[in-house]
Amino acid sequence: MTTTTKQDDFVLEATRTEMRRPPLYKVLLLNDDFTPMDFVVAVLQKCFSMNRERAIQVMLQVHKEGMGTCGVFTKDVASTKVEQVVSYARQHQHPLACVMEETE
Ligand code: TYC
Repeated sequence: MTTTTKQDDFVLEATRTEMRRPPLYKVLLLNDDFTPMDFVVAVLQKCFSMNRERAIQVMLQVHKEGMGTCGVFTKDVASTKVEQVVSYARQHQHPLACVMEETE
């Protein structure tokens, strides 16, 4: 909000800057019947810096429930992760799907 007051030749400005948190996005992996489990584990370790134990947990959650969260990021970072996952999967001819969704 900016208030401008004219006093003679001076312009006085009182400025209050409101800081807003950037919206955050979940990166989600979707299950399919063709991508090998080992490949999904490798993707989670490579793209989301998970240790093998955590990567196996997330992969199994996606396998059983159809979908799972890999992490929560700002928009640019989330979008880059989605691109990396999809591009890596296609290079290996796997149909693995990865999407982002804004958090509430
Ligand atoms: N359902 C796959 C299988 O049985 C494994 C899998 C897990 C695929 C997670 C995708 O996001 C995924 N080989």
